Order: sequence, then C-alpha cells, then structure tokens
Amino acid sequence: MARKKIALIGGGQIGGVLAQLCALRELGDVVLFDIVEGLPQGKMLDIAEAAPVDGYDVCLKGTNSYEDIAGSDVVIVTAGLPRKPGMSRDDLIEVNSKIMTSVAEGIKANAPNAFVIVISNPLDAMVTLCQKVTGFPYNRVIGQAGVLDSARFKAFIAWELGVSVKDVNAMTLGGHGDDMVPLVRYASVNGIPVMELLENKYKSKEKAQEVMAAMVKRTRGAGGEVVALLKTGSAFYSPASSAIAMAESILKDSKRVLPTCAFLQGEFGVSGYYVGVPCVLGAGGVEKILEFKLDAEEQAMMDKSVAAVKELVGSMK
Ligand code: A3D
Repeated sequence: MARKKIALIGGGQIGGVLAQLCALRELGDVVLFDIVEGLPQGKMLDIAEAAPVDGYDVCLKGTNSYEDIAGSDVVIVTAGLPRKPGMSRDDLIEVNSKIMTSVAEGIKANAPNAFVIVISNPLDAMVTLCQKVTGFPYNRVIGQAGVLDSARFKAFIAWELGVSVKDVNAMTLGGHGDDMVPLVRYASVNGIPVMELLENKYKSKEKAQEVMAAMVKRTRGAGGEVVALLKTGSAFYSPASSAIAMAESILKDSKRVLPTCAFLQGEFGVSGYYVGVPCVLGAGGVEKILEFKLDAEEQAMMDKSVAAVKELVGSMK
C-alpha cells in the first residue's frame, strides 16, 4: 500500500515544524514547498538527517517546484507573511491575498484531489480565497484556527485549576480574530463545569466570573501576546500542532470533532461564509458540521464575530 503524501506550502516557521511533526508521527511522505531557493531543501535535509535518531521511515523533499506536490492527499498552506508587533491579522490581507492566489493555482493544477488546510492569515479570508481559486468542494478546503484558539483556552483553564491539560475540554467558535467566541458554558474538566470548579476554588461567584473573563480575554489576545514577545513573527509551534491534529484526523479517518473553519450553508444561522464551528473530520474532509443551540449571549458574540468575518472577506479585492 502506498504511503500517504502531505504537501506543505510555505517553508517558514510553521512549515518547518509541520514537516518535523509529520515525520515524527510518520503521517506519510512530505514535500515542503517555498519560493525561496534552498530554504525548503535545507530544512528537509536537516529533518531527514534526524531520522536515524528519531527512527522515522518517510521520504522528505524540499522543493521550489509545484510539480513535486502531485499526488498529495493533504496540503497544508502557511505561505504568507506573519504579523509583527502592533499589526492585526487583517493588516496582512493585501499581501497575503496575492500569495494565496498563486498558491491556490499551484494546488489546483498539481494536486487536484487533495484536502487543503489553510493556516495563512487573515485566516477566514484566506480560506475563502483558497476555495474560490481552487474551485475544490467545500468539504475539501478548510482552515485551522479553532483547534489552536481552543488549545490556548484549555491551557489557561488547566493552569488556573492546576489540572492536566488532558482533562480539560473547551472550544472556541467564530472567526479567528479578537471577536472569537470561547464557549464558557461548555468548558469542563472531564465533564465537570469549569465555572463550578472556579466557584469552589474562590468561594465566590463574582470572583469565578472575573477569573473566567480574564481567561476569555487572554484567549482572544493569545496570538498577539506571543507576537509581542517574539517581536519578529508569530506563534509557530502551536499552530503547527493544531493543523497536524486536523490532517491526522483526515488521513486516518479518525472522525475527530475539531473546531474547524468550515463553509456554512445555514448552520448556526450563517450562509455563504467560512466560520469556525465544530466539525467531524474524516476521510471525506468535513463530514459533518455539529450544530447545537447557542444561548442568547453566545449567539450575540457569534453574530459579532461573523459580522467581522463578513467585513474582512468583503474587503478582499
Ligand atoms: P514565515 O516564517 O514568514 O513563513 C512564511 C513562508 O511563506 C516563508 O518561508 C516565505 O518564503 C513563504 N512564501 C512567501 N510567499 C510565498 C509564495 N508565493 N509561495 C510559497 N511560499 C511563499 O511565517 P509563519 O510560518 O510564522 O506563518 C505563516 C502564516 O501563518 C502567516 O500568515 C501567519 O500570520 C499565519 N499564522 C496563522 C495562525 C493561525 O492559527 C491561523 C497562527 C500563526 C500564524
């Protein structure tokens, strides 16, 4: 049986970590593409030379030629500029739209049957553009944002409660911007509501709400927090891990339920836009969108987030 093949478009910070994670997990053979000559070749040679130490048997190739992505099962796109301190994700739209158009054309021409996971920012707009240019069905073009935003929310909850991250469940919905919707009501530690645990800890409902509000705020600004510290780019380990979780669920048909930037056709009251919602990811890509009822406050936050996505997408020339 042939090995699976994963193409990574963009060999920068996230691209390099993606390649290493694919190798460590033996998800399949990996091709790393970038327009900078030598960069993807050098990174892939470096990772290939660690194979005898880590013990992975996969083929790793760096390239500047789109032809090498032929036959890919999954393509993950990180091509594009990251933000610098003081920039919002939306400030990247003009330059990254041009890059995404050329990338999507390359994928369409060379890997027409692939599932595509977009990471480039501004995420919701870049996924929309990628789907438009490739013309691939909606279930095959998705964006990574929610897995990371949710992971950040989960990490903050775990640290606050002093419990393992493995036992925290929490999710964010909506667009990948400051208006994202962390779902407080469903945040739990093995099913026990986080709000109840916070109230037990602080013996005060008000204090528990205050602590949760701070975690929600930190989640919304978590990308910017890393940017401000790094000064030269944005987060790259956690976005790579997050996209790998999505790719793995598709490649292994695991049917994991992951918050995914998916095209909505009426779900959550939204039509014709890519927005972060819980999806079943399997061999068919987005196999199902799991819809559930939001309460009035959540719906209001979702509406605000969707309005921001609409404005962003509308601003693309
Ligand atoms: P960086 O290290 O700059 O890598 C980007 C790579 O893209 C560079 O190696 C460039 O050479 C390459 N590139 C530029 N133009 C093209 C092109 N036309 N074709 C192919 N490759 C090209 O950035 P990064 O890896 O840190 O981040 C990549 C993107 O992900 C940025 O847009 C970030 O804003 C975004 N990002 C998204 C998230 C999400 O959770 C959605 C998180 C963090 C970063």
